[in-house]
Amino acid sequence: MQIIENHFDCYQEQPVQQIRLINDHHVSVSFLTLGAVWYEFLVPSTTGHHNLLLNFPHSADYLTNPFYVGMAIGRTAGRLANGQFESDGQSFTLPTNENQHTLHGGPHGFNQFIWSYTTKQEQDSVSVTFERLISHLEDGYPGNLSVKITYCLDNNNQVTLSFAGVSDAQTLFNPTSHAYFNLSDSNQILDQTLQIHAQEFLELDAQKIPTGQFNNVLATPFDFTHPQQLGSAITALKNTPEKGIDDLFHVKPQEDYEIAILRDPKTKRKIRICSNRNGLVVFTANSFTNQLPFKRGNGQPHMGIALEPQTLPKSPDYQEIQLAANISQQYCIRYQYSAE
Ligand code: FUC
Repeated sequence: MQIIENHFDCYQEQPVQQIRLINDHHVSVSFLTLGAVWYEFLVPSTTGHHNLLLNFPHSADYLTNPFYVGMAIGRTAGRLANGQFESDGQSFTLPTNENQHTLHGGPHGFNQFIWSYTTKQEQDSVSVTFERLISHLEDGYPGNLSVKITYCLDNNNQVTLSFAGVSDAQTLFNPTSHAYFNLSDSNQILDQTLQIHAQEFLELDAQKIPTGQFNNVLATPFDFTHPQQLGSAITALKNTPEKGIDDLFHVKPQEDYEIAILRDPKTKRKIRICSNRNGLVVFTANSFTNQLPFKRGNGQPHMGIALEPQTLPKSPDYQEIQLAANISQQYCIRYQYSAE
């Protein structure tokens, strides 16, 4: 197993580093210090290597569009209505970045920072940990929050993400990863199948804020209880404003924490996703445009799929995603690759 560190480029005159982790099966993953971006998930292919993730050639490309490609998301994933929440009896109003709402941590979220990092080599795994102390109200949220994001690659071709946070005041903490997968050699995900261990999805209002109502997936395009081709769900949604999936599923993790499986029948590449949280946001890149300069070609709708495990905020005061003062919390997400 190996760890390689490189200068990637500069963003606003600050150096951005790339850290690569390689296992004994020629699988490698790499990350950028900007936004703690998950940059590559390279697996052996007939032509050398295939990147299972969408990525851009330059750091600057990551912050000139609203898609959070590969970035770490926090303090809170998803949308906080009107940027408002209550914590410890006090009301807070966060800076907003989508209409009047706060999306994916807001304009000073985890994706905006250049993180410091350390690496670790163990017998059967290699990892990088990105760290940062976010001071009280620096990003609008209460509490000095110490965050560690660890990406670990092992010899079972598993990439385990762990998000650890501890704050000196009660705050919100619901981090995730915004990696976009495309397992196939084509530039769309339509032929890939998705299975999600979810019987329900959340009703959303016109601005994609959860109304608090859970709907059954049965007899809807959101029924992924058995593997469903993404193209068939997207076609069924073609007359909706979103023209694809951008939804929150209420998942029931299996005994081994599996919540979803993405598979490409043609190449037989498969990603198994495990998480101990109760939510999965699925976004099928419905609004990607050809202005997005991805390394695998210009952007287009349905070029990738973001699978973002997180905790569902179903109450208006966001009780579910509170982090108590001085008690550390750690969330793990695991993406396991295999090809039959
Ligand atoms: C997902 C979606 C959002 C947004 C973002 C880039 O998390 O829920 O609608 O477009 O990705």
